[in-house]
Amino acid sequence: MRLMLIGPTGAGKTTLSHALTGSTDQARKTQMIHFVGDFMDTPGEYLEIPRFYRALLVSAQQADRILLVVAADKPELQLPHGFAQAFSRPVIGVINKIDRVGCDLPSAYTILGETGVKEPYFPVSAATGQGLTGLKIYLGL
Ligand SMILES: Nc1nc2c(ncn2[C@@H]2O[C@H](COP(=O)(O)OP(=O)(O)OP(=O)(O)O)[C@@H](O)[C@H]2O)c(=O)[nH]1
Ligand SMILES: [Mg+2]
Repeated sequence: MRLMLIGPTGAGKTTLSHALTGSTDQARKTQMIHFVGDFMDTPGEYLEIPRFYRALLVSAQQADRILLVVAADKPELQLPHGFAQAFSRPVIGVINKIDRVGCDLPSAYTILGETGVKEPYFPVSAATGQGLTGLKIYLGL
């Protein structure tokens, strides 16, 4: 199963993909859409700059499911309401960095809901591993 990771810059998409695959690599800024095993990692800019939406929507056709990653301590998505429903694949909401001080789960839930992502949402920490087991089970990893 191929998973595409989308979400704002710095939300932790690359770190999460490493955590889910057991890689110990340090995440560096993602510059382009790229494939690592079953993961399709994307740069945050693709979701922040409307000019790139199309690339994201087209690339998503190569994925089975999409993980929309937001940061728990900065749960912002500058996206049109219902945007997640433009994807032809199921979009799963992941709230990363729950280890951070200032973690705001209620806001993250609201933002994901407004963006058109359906529950369940997965609060996780790619840094500490918290919540990853539940997400892995849900994804069948
Ligand atoms: N505390 C904490 N830091 C995290 C977590 N996940 C990622 N980070 C840190 O957040 C920063 C950004 O992580 P990345 O994985 O590069 O973020 P990204 O979403 O891939 O960013 P782009 O490639 O720019 O779109 C890095 O310094 C990570 O170490 C987490 O769960 N907790
Ligand atoms: Mg990245």
